Amino acid sequence: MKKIKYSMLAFLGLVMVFTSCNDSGKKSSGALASNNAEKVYVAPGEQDEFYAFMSGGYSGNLTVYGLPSGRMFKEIPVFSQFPTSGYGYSEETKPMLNTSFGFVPWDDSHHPDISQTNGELDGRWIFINGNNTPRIARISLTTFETEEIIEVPNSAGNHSSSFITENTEYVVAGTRFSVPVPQRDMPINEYKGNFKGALSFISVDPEDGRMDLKFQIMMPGFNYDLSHPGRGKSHGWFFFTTYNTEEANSLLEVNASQNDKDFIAAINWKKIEEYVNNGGGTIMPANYAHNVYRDENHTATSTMKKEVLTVDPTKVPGAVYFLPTPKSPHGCDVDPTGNYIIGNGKLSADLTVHSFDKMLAAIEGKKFDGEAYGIPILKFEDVLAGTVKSGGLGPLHTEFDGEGNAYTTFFISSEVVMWKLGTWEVIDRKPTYYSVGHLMIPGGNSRKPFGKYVVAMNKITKDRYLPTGPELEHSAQLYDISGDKMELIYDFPTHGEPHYAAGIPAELIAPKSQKIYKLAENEHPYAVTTPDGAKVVREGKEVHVYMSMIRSHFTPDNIEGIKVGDKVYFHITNHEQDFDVPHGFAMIGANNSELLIMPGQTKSLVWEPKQEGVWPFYCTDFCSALHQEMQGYVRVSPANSNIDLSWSLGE
Ligand code: K7E
Ligand code: CUA
Repeated sequence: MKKIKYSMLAFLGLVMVFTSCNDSGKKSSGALASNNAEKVYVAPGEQDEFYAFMSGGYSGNLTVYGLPSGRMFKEIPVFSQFPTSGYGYSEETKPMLNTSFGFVPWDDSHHPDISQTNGELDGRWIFINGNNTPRIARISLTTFETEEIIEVPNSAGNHSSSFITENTEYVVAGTRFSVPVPQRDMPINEYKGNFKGALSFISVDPEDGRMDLKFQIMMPGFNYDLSHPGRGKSHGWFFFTTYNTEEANSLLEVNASQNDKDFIAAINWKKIEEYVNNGGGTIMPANYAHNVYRDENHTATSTMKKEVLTVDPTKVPGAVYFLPTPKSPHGCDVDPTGNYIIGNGKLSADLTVHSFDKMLAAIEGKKFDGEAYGIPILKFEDVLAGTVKSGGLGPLHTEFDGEGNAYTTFFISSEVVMWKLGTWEVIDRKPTYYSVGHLMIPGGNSRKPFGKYVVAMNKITKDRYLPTGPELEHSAQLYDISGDKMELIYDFPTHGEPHYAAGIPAELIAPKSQKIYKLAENEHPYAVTTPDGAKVVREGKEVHVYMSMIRSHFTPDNIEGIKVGDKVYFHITNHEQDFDVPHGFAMIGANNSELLIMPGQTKSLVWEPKQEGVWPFYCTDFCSALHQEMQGYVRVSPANSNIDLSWSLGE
């Protein structure tokens, strides 16, 4: 009887499924839906075709996803403290977050960009900007760790950043807010004509990637919103969108929307580089942090730099021009050929495309339409390649597929519009859910896009996922662009607020991904490379514990002779030499976080015991069947105690 009931129910259920399918003709049903599912399905044990590195926005970090699956693999801490690994809490990594404002454990990261060689992604490093306390970070794509952070002086709202020239000669950082340079006490309403907008060119060492602030161009006090390098024929130039060319200092939503056209600033950086290499420019006092992490000793150092070379663009004839662009443009994108520069006026319905060839001809013919603070303004009609009349609203950002098509996001009308370079005709448009910001095509910002997918990064999620209280994670959407038309095939949540992202074929990164650090090469001054080296050393009120860890114990695991008021440094070396066997370390009452220590690595945690007692520590990462046995005790005695320092394991 029971059996019959169940099979009846199952039959009814099937009927209902089919009926609802037939009824809702608007849903992609049957064959189409399963076809889409196949396109994003990465079977257990198989791997994704692309990496996608998504900026964290206000998380300050960078997240790593696989495409097409949308699976998140890792969050890489960059500008924010990260208890999951101890980044910014460990003694070794605290210096990474040092700035001229002191320790700043957070930022707002917007635009990741992967290093390039000959205009193609080379997969060596990824750079990202700190928008709030102006900084640029370089992350290794071998270790997936932040290796370097350089602060950008004279900048504020480091937004038109961090974009890479086509041989990674420079990572470029432009200021969104113009400010007094040097900073000084002055009335805000004297902004106009007095504030400056610094565009910084940070050189990147071709061998080790080390960054150095080579020069800053002191531009008029506009807002420099976004930028992209020239490529191919326009290599040597850099383009920045500006808004607030009105130089308003209050109620910008009205006052910075007065001018019918703002500008794209075209910077011939090769010319400026030549000028500074010949002794041009002015050295100005400055104060900014340069933080470098070395794998060899697993330690970061922070150095304060005291000078910066500034360039007055009017002193370098032929180096800087303004291209009029309607109206408060946001995105500034250059197509793979390097000829087309797209400025998306976020208050205009049309996209403006400038031509690099026409720009050169207009400069050659000296056809100027006046100047702004000594910088020649070219005539709009002379540099215009075409206009995309899309009918969308609020165009923001554009990427390219390498097949002659461009894809532009429209924030207000929530859509991605596909159009043809050269003819400017709209080929396709697809809705996004909802309010899309940037979009990303793997390599879509290089000479060689890989095409295949568009990822739209949406600001508003609303009804796409199960609700999680007032806040939902932002949503990414994956479109298949391998056919003639875009096809939405997948939604996945993203972490923080991904503004921009960078995608790259997995085969360019995965084979060289680091598996362990070699213990024998560990140069950390507090490393213990054999368990016999473990010891505890008192230096006045400072105690240094040289500790090692391996499945499933710490050496030592009993420590006595610690006193209230001591500052105890645990320096812990992971003796594992196997892939994916980190151990953790957590100390009760520590005012920082745990540490997650990779095989062969040393990390240090400071603990200031405030109460007498016997206090445990343990491993936080379930590392073996005897993980729960991986623990120890510290005996803390009164400040005036004369108990000798001692340590042991298994005694
Ligand atoms: Cu448009 Cu910061 Cu690139 Cu956000 S920015 S969307
Ligand atoms: Cu080591 Cu758990």
